[in-house]
Amino acid sequence: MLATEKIWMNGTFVDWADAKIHVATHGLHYGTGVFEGIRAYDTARGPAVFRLHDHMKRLHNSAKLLYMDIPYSVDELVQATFDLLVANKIDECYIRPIAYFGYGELGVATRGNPVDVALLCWPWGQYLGEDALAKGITAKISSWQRIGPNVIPHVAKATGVYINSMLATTEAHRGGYREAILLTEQGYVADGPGENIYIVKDGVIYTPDLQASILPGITRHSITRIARDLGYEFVEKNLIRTDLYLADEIFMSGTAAEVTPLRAVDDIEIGDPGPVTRAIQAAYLDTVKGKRPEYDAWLDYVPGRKRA
Ligand code: PPE
Repeated sequence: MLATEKIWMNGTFVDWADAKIHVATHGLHYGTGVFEGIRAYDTARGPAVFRLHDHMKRLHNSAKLLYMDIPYSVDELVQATFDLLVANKIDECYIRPIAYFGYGELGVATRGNPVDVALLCWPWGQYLGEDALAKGITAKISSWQRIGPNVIPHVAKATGVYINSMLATTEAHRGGYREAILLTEQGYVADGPGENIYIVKDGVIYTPDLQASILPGITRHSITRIARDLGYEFVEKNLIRTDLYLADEIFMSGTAAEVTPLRAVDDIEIGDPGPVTRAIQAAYLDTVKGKRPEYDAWLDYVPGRKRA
């Protein structure tokens, strides 16, 4: 990971190398944290954070599902993010807010632990490898099930949830695949370890319904609108693994992954990125880079850095 200069911790900036926590931190022992992944892009009108308010709102919702009170409002976190980018003199980066039960008491109960909040940012290129966006990647259906709604609230972007993602990712890598696809306990397609998933069949785009144990992706929400505005029929419904095998095209989306095509699932070849995937990918990348005025409301320009 590429270090930047400053990290925001509980309201103050500390040097990257000094952003340390105590080993008795509750979140380290029990995975009791919530986080976000956000990207800032340099646009013709200055650096802009894509849907910053929406990400900070989701952070607050995730905290609520962990019975956690974040001591900073959405607006305060938005401002702190802008301050972070200015302090690091960076225009294009990945941003990682995290809130966790800190150092105080050990034991599963969270009483007696402060809620600590940190924001860091660093340059992060293509999440799934250098040629991922252009050429597509391979994926393996995981033998690990996606956690269900009554196991851990999967709607929360909680740190502990990502053991599920880590297992699926590691299994896929050990099998020679770039990414995993998780199914629900009922056998429906859920999402990737860090991405939502879509198939294209006969020109129609399908994606798992929100009930399929998926994280309600902010990129997914953006793509829903972009795809419909481009004139595609876009359907949210339960999908099964054979829908993947028989798809004309498959792609994944996420803040980190952006829009990444899939070229194979298990031992089934899907092929080179197809026309629908390409159209969605191009429109999404144009949108985050401020080239689509109709979606300008999604861009939170860094105050003081906005050009006319
Ligand atoms: N599903 C999961 C499980 C997930 O982690 C992400 C984001 C998404 C879907 C897409 O959500 P959104 O970013 O709001 O469109 N994964 C984040 C973390 C990746 C990581 O390795 O860390 C991300 O993309 O930032």
